[in-house]
Amino acid sequence: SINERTYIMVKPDGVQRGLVGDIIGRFEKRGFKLIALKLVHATPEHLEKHYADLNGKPFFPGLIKYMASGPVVGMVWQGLDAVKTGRAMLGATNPLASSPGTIRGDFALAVGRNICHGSDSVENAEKEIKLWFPEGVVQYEATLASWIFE
Ligand code: YYY
Ligand code: MG
Repeated sequence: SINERTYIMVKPDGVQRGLVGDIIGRFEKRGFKLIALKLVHATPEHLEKHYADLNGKPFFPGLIKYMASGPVVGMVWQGLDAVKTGRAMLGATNPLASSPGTIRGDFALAVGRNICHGSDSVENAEKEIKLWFPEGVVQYEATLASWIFE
């Protein structure tokens, strides 16, 4: 839908590698509206909630350790089909399968260091937004909206 929201997060490797600006720039230039943004060093407990669906997978302990190894940048982006388009902009989970031109396809090689997260469904996006932004998002008018949406 036109006002769909997705949770996008630059992972610790993306922050350390200086890719925050590039990733934000891609979402800005595509036409999405930034409605929340935060730099946070998350606890393992918080990350276990974020990745609750993957608990029990062999890579789960390593995933939590990696995600807790440094600060992440959490963001909420809003706009037409933000979830699906956000996933397309990220590329495949395994960067070896991500097309060049995608975030992972341009900057990553290993599945366990794939630099950026994006919600995979509208339902999960809403859950993730509540988990990372319990204080809520920011409402404001985007003055370019009519140049981006019909
Ligand atoms: O949503 P997405 O990040 O593309 O993939 P998920 O299946 O939700 O897995 C979350 C996260 O876990 C993935 O970005 C990297 C890591 N991971 C892994 O290290 N090894 C795997 N075989 C699968 C996923
Ligand atoms: Mg996922």
